[in-house]
Amino acid sequence: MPETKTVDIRERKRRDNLTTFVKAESVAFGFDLCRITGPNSIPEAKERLGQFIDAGRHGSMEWMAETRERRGDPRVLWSDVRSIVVFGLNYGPDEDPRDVLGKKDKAAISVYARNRDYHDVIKGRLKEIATRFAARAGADVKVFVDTAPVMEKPLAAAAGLGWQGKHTNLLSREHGSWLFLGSMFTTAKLNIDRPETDHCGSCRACLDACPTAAFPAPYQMDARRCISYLSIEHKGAIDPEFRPLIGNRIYGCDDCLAACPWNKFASEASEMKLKAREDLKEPSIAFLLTLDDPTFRTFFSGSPVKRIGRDRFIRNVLIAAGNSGERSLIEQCRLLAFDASPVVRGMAVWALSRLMEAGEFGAFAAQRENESNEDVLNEWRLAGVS
Ligand code: B12
Repeated sequence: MPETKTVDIRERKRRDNLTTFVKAESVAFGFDLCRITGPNSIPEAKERLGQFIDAGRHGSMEWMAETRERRGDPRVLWSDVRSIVVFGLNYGPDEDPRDVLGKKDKAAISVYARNRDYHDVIKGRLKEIATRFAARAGADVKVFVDTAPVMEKPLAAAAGLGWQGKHTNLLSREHGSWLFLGSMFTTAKLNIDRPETDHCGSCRACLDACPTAAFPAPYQMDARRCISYLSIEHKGAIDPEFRPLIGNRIYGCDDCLAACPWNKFASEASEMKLKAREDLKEPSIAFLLTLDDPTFRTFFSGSPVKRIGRDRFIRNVLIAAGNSGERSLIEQCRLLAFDASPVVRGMAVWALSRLMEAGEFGAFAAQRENESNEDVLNEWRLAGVS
């Protein structure tokens, strides 16, 4: 047999072995999906990312614009990458997360944030897999979850984990819309999988479910209107247009995901799935309003919610309070109108303007202390007090 052919066969065997190895590792570490794509597999993503950023749809997420070159093309991020292994972890909830939306005294925390931070969980597992893989393959590896300039959804679609739905997230026939994604880039050559085709058809359930009309067109999102962006990424006051629409969603939003008919067919997730903390399934607004900085940090220790800090969090809870119609929350909102944080004071004014009778609010306004913060003064003006 000619020498080149022997080398080819050896190389092919090695590739098969490494591919089998990484997929077996993914199962051992509790991932529900693991498939592989190449670094050239998302040629259209760069341009679409550019359109999204040029239209300003990333809002204040400046890091998206700053990293656009690397984000849009895996080869710019790491020129030596030859294969990309994409992992999916099912985090489907045991109950319908929309049930809490109808409970006025309760707050809704999106499913992904009801337990430990998934970044830590997935990154920990990926690092273990990567270390073992690197030792076996003699190759370099890098692992990414969410925060790196990597377009995880198009890469997952190219690898065939599922397809990007009209809500722009990756969904699959086996797991519906509840999947976390993570990836391992490597210099090793692995066997590439086929992409999955789009199975959204004429369905527009996710588009119609969005409370804030954040989808300018199917498969496109304007993050500036998304409740997930407004409640997590956006700092400062939230535009009054969105406050009533936010309802009691205080951290993220699941409405587009929960509306997806493919969830019905979702198979059982791995036993290593994250289970929701009981006290984060439907916490009471009254309790959350009592959190100061230390109690907020303790209560949300290890949770992604901690990332936004107490003041932004209480801003969100005050919006839920203002939407609740619960007069029993007035006293707590009144105390928060004197909080050290301007964003909290401002949103307390808004909540009180909705919860109090007109005369009551007028009397409260007459007693207010000198306010010098322009944003808070603006809230008073919006509430009709100059
Ligand atoms: C920025 C970001 C956000 C932003 C913007 C969301 C967005 N859709 O871009 C905000 C804060 C709003 C957000 C919200 C959420 N996020 Co987020 N987010 C990201 C992040 C960091 C980058 C996403 C990105 O690159 N956006 C830029 C746009 C341009 O890219 P794109 O969405 O892929 O856009 C594509 C389509 O628009 C499509 N397209 C455009 N035009 C057309 C036309 C046609 C015809 C077609 C077919 C396609 C098409 O092409 C584009 C390029 O692929 C990723 C992690 C990562 N590093 O990838 C997590 C990520 C997307 N988020 C995730 C999650 C879980 C969420 C939330 C569910 C959290 C929550 N419950 O609140 C919501 C879901 C909201 C939603 N429907 O998107 C998961 C999604 C997992 C999955 N199965 O897809 C990710 C992958 C994190 C992770 N590692 O698991 N997120």
